Amino acid sequence: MTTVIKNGTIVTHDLTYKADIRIDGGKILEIGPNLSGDTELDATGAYVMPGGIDPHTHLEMPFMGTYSSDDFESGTRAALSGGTTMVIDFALPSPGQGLLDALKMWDNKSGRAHCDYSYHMAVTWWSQQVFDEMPDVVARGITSFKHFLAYKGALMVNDDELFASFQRLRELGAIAMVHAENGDVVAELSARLLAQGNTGPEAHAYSRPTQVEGEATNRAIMIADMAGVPLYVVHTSCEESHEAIRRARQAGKRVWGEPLIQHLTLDESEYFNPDWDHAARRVMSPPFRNKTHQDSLWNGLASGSLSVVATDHCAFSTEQKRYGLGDFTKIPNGTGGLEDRMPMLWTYGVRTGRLTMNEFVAVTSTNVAKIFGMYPRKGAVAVGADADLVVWDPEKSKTITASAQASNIDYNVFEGHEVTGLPRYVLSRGRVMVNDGSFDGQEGHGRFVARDANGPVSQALSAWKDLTAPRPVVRAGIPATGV
Ligand code: DUC
Ligand code: ZN
Ligand code: ZN
Ligand code: ZN
Repeated sequence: MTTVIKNGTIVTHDLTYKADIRIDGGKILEIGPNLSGDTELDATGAYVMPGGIDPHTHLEMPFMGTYSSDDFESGTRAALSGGTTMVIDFALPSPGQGLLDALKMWDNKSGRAHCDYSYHMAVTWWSQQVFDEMPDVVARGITSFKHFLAYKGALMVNDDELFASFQRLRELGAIAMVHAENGDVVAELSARLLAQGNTGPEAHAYSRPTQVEGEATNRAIMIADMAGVPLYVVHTSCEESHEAIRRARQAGKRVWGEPLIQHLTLDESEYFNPDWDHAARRVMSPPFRNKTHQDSLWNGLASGSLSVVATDHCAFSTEQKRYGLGDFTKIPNGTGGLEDRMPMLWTYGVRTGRLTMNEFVAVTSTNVAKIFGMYPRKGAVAVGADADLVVWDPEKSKTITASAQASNIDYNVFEGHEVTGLPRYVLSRGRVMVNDGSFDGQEGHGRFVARDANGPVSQALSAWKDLTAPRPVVRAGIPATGV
């Protein structure tokens, strides 16, 4: 049974052209004019693009005393509904738990996925066991490891642990990732704010100024440079962090930055809404910033200093958010966005002229596939690639509302935003999951995607020297204490 997508305009990260696409066995078989097949999907007036890849989700994750509310079923349903055909979720060992043990937990959850998925491994503590298990994780095709410089006393790793882990990743040809906020400063500011009676959601923003992100980003880049490992900075939200990434890239370092669709389109005024629930629902780390920082992020995407737009989808219901009534540090951190990332970025990026269509494809899909070692199987419209495709109707509009969303939670941080640009068809390895705008998925259709280590863009820095190698002893024989 072949499927043909007819009469559309193909848009990739570098080309825009008219052609049909013939699919069989889950892969793209042929691209050309006037193709026919058993099933034909009409793409007249639409763009045919690689399905979105969201490299940053937290599905059914134990966090801050609860579990994030979207699991692999609702999360991937949300993803597909918005044109995203793959997610990379974070397997998160609790401190003390082995990496392989955490992977088992994630394998037990991900069987329900409608679309393909992979994992990043989180390094939430450091030990001989973690060191020893890392090669087995890489052998399973999990080639990226995330470190938290925030969440002191919980997930945070210190600089000695960070350096040790980064060195290990370089040996294994894997990519380092960081959540870059200075957890010590955040903890100190939070304690002071609470002592001063500042307990509401706005104090969450006060406790995490842009400098804590800028400092941690600079530190992580320098430590990655010393360890010789490529570095991916998740949820880059401000100019300070962007500036550090920009400078590192100019110096030839393999560093990537990932703004979220939330930080691009929502700002810090949300925390000053008099409605506690409204503000708490938007508490995430890093917090939303002001317009100057938003402009910096948009400019970075256009100029190429920032590489990816993700969501950090980590959904908590209003009831869960209320765990933090009276103490903002107990509001579960996280916002949703899986269903809305592509339409919001099209509306506020492509339609405003800030991004070209090709740049849209690059930052929502192709760059992710390249950075994380799965290109061109994913992120490409090419013969032999997986048929993860979206037929995008640039004129179709809707108003975002929680009552119509796939996500399990009872609100949406983009509520009321009108978006233009929505999927007409979405295919996961050739199976039509969104049909003429309606979800028609299949729980369990999703497959784990093993990723390459040492991909074409994941080499260690060219100027790298092993700082732990023996060094020349210049004044041999002179006692070190002599004056
Ligand atoms: N930030 C969030 O807001 N939620 C999940 C984890 C994170 O780093
Ligand atoms: Zn067939
Ligand atoms: Zn994070
Ligand atoms: Zn995250």
